[in-house]
Amino acid sequence: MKLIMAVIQDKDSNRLSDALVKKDYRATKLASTGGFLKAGNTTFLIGTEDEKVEDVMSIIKENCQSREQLVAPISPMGGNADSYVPYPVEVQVGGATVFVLPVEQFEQF
Ligand code: 2BA
Repeated sequence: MKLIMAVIQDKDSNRLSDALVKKDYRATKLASTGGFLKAGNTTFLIGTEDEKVEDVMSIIKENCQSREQLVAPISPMGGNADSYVPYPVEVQVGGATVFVLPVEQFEQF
């Protein structure tokens, strides 16, 4: 068994959970925050059998799209102004950042 952890954008989360439910996959949605943008994103925990990992990956790929996002400048507040960028910068935020972990034990009581 594997645990798939997928960090995706909030905008895609309903579409992804609907697609997972439709194919009978169980998932848990966690509200998370990106360390870089400090903006909300969604983390899915999906526990599934090893042979179904590829199918789950393709569902994630189909339902999560990559987008450009603007990063607002943060003023240096007395700190080092050398690295300060006074205008918003565009970053490409991925459709999904996915980790696949082995599950040692799975129980439901
Ligand atoms: P954030 O940390 O808010 O990052 C949003 C986007 O900003 C990233 O998109 C990347 O394009 C850019 N970015 C992140 N750190 C950067 C840096 N130090 N310098 C320049 N640009 C940077 P993605 O790579 O698609 O990541 C989307 C979200 O997935 C991340 O949101 C974070 O919540 C999660 N994530 C990505 N890589 C991760 C990792 N190795 N471990 C845990 N979470 C990760």
